[in-house]
Amino acid sequence: MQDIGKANLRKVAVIGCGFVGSASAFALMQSGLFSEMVLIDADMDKAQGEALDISHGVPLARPINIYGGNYDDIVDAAIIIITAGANQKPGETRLDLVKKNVNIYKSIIPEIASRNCHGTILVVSNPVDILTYTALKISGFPKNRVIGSGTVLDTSRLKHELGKHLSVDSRSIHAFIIGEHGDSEIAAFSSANVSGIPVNEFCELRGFYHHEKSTREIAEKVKNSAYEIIEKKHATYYGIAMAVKRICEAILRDEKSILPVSSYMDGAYGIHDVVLSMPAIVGKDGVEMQVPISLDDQEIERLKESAETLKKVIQGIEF
Ligand code: 6V0
Repeated sequence: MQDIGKANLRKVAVIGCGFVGSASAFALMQSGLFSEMVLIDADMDKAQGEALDISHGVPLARPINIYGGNYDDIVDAAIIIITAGANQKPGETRLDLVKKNVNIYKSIIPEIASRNCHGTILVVSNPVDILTYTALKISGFPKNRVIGSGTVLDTSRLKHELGKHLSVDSRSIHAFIIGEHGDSEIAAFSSANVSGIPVNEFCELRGFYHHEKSTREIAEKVKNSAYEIIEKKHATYYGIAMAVKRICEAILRDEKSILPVSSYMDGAYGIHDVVLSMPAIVGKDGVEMQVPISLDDQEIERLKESAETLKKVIQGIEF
């Protein structure tokens, strides 16, 4: 259990102030969730510059003290968000980033671990599942307090595409992307529904009948959307910033929301010792428990393959 009493519930730290870190900080400033936010970057000027820029919007939002700082400032943060690391260049997969970003994590995580922090680590840098596993192994933090943004973004992308396709509010759609946040991710259509109506039935209500073809196309579009955005603008950050804000909200407000964050797999579906995304109850203690949604045989098979893909990468890392 998180010793929440020792963390300042109103404080958040963001490590890495590039596109993703600064967009997340901007979303968090607007959220009103926190009253203190420390920004840390290998480039101190960058952290201080972003803090100043975002601070200038505070009088138009809600009071929050935002500043560029160092690792001593994170000790009492309730959530420590890590977005530091290289991003994908056009043509690169998330797994191509492993070496560079594991090395960066090997310098960041001991800084956190050595300071007796009581907050939750939220990993955002890619490959997020591998880096969440790395953070867990190096930090020695309990499993529930080391989580990754996982497929919260991909799931939001799926809801967006389905909402557009079916001309329905994307918030009325209940569907998850699970597994790796990456090329082996799985759109769990067998349990997808629109306000309780199985998604295929809802499609028919809206005049669509080629379920297999449409769901395949939508899942592919979701999977490839980061590549498409990176090809066009060389980075993705607004969608993930909203996902970060949503996860922080669930933790800070102890919402017990079900979100597909990445967390440690301890036997569900026969999958052990790997981090990947499964719907999980998220509240003040980080991940309270994973929620074993019903999957069909093919989805379970693909989930196991996704886990194997990640395990092979983990086996090549020296912790
Ligand atoms: P960026 O704009 O290059 O920013 C990275 C920042 O990290 C820079 O400001 C660096 O100075 C800083 N940095 C590097 N090393 C360190 C260090 N040791 N300590 C502190 N700061 C450091 O990249 P961008 O912000 O676009 O992406 C950051 C990471 O987020 C990448 O790994 C992306 O792949 C990943 N994303 C993850 C997403 C997700 O869904 N999980 C979505 C989008 C991007």
